[in-house]
Amino acid sequence: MEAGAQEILINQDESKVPAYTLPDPLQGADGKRITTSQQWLQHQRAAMLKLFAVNVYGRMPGKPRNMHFKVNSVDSSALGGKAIRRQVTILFSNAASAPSMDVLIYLPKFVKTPVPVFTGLNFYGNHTINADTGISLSTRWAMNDEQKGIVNNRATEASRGKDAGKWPVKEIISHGYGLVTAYYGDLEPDNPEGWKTGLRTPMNTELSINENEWGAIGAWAWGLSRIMDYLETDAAVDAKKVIITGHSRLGKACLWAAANDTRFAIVVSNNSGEGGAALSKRWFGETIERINTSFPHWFAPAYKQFNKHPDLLPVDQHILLALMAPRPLYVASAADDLWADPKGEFLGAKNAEPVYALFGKKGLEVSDVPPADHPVGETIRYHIRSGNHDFTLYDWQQYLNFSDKHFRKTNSND
Ligand code: GTR
Repeated sequence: MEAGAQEILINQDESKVPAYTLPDPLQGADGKRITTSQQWLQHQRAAMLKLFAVNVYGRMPGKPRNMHFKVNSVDSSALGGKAIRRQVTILFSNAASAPSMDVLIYLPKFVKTPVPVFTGLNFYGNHTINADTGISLSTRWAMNDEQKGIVNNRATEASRGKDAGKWPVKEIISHGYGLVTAYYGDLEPDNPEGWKTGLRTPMNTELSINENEWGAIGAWAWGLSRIMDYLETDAAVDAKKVIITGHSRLGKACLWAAANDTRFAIVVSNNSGEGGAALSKRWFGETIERINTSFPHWFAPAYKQFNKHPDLLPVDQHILLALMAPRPLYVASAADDLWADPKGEFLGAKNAEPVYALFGKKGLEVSDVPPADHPVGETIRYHIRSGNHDFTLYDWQQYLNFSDKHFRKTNSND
């Protein structure tokens, strides 16, 4: 356990949750109520986004001027002939030692028109998401994990396919969707010193931002938008149908990316917990103080001022979720994942409803956490899966169905 983390009081007893007050996303700074979608889009949305940048995640820089792409390999007969596999490096500058990220793309071969794709970062390297030996083995720093085949902070051949359980590529492909992923450590190694070797230090001049104006989650989220930049150039991809997803800490990054970048058409948060979909003023599971102590590099330095005073934070995570409106949003919890506060994730989604309502969009339409494995809601959807903190086939099946439903609607102009 990290230094200091053990002294932080954690509550996992529902009867001990004290009363708390959520900020109202429809309350304008001038005291006026936001009553229309135009008012939300023209004024309030940017004001709310800024509160998250200033207090929670840090500033989000734009696209680097000299970014470019390099296609490293194309295999038009991958996964037993069912998929096209592309590996593309995104180089963030023209420098000889330019920071870069390696993107792995699988597209269904049987679909001839531009396809919708899921995109999200992975935890251990692209080669861990499938046993396909054509995937380049990541050579970057990785968290030591014997079970995942990571030794001396480097991936070994034994790590191939070790995280495939979270990435049902064949299921995704056979549903007519592509999958686009990159290793989050390409953007910033996940440790308190990671900012020195990730992109935050070498890119600070080019992006006009100091490394202490944002955090690791910001850097990971920024990388997701750079993937989107690439996808807009790939004729085989329907860039208007990109679903962004992420699990746990990468679910937090996914939400922050989608809040900033409305090119992502559908947003899927899987067990994102504290700093993700879960309310942080609700004292249950991980707290602001605990996350800032265990992971001091994740958020902007300003977030630490709320360690002992979540009540003073001018926003809460329901407002982050409201920033997805009117786009379809799926929030998922796991029943045994108390650390992520499933009820707090449900309430995050629930309290985003008033903003969706401005657009005439229906939210969860239930007031309590539904029974396990019973998804609820329309434009905002939620499920609590039975089992642990994980990204399972069940979760993916729900996201595929959700995306089918919403994309078909768009097609029919409904
Ligand atoms: C935990 C952390 C969570 C979540 C999780 C993960 O240790 O406390 O906020 O991000 O890691 O990413 O798996």
